[in-house]
Amino acid sequence: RIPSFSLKLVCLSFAFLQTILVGDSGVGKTSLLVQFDQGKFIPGSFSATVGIGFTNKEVTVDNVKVKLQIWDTAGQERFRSVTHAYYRDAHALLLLYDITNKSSFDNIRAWLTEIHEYAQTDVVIMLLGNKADMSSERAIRRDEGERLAREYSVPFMETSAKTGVNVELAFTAVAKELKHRAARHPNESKFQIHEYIESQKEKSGCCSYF
Ligand SMILES: Nc1nc2c(ncn2[C@@H]2O[C@H](COP(=O)(O)OP(=O)(O)OP(=O)(O)O)[C@@H](O)[C@H]2O)c(=O)[nH]1
Ligand SMILES: *[C@@H]1O[C@H](CO)[C@@H](O)[C@H](O)[C@H]1NC(C)=O
Ligand SMILES: *[C@@H]1O[C@H](CO)[C@@H](O)[C@H](O)[C@H]1NC(C)=O
Ligand SMILES: [Mg+2]
Repeated sequence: RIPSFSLKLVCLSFAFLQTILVGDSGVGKTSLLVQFDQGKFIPGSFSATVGIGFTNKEVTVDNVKVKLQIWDTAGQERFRSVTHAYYRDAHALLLLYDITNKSSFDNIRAWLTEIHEYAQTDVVIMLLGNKADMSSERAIRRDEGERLAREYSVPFMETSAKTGVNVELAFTAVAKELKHRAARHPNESKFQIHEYIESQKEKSGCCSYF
């Protein structure tokens, strides 16, 4: 008899894990995905995403290949109803704000309300404070992000789509959490995503506090 956990593992290596990027327009969702997928940052004028698109990316966690299908949504209000339709199938959700833009941070609570309304209850949520490279224009301290994340019991890190800081980690941590959930032996201890992130993440250096 094949134990059910290894069956789940087999399924995992064929199926795509749906990951969705959400947050206000301009926070850097498309840039984060381009950095993760292609390892580059394209500076210049901002062109807002229209509708929704996806990128497939394979990551290896603990010697298992995990296929992520990453959906890049449009942050603009007028596309909100399009995005809602994709929440239901999401296994993981990366919620971004821009550390230089207070309103994008203030809107995180509204995003979380929407997520709880439309997404599955067991969706993996990660809060990301993006543009960590722009320390001179920082409007939200790191500890403010940490506090909000703690309030909602979601993992948090600051990222930079420009320098690449923590970009890979954000996606691999999600992949690892999903893989552990699928493969977990009933008696095995739970994967501690918070501890994993804390041990892996790069602090963005001297300038992260005022
Ligand atoms: N310095 C810096 N600029 C960034 C970073 N991420 C994104 N940007 C810039 O911020 C602007 C918006 O980035 P996008 O990735 O297009 O934002 P978005 O969240 O996809 O916006 P919508 O598609 O409208 O929802 C662009 O000009 C990017 O170059 C970052 O980490 N650091
Ligand atoms: C800050 O983000 C909001 C959306 O949350 C956007 O409307 C506004 O233009 C942004 N401000 C700056 C200075 O980028
Ligand atoms: C899990 O642990 C319980 C008791 O600790 C044991 O009875 C059971 O056989 C274990 N199950 C597996 C699949 O190892
Ligand atoms: Mg975009």
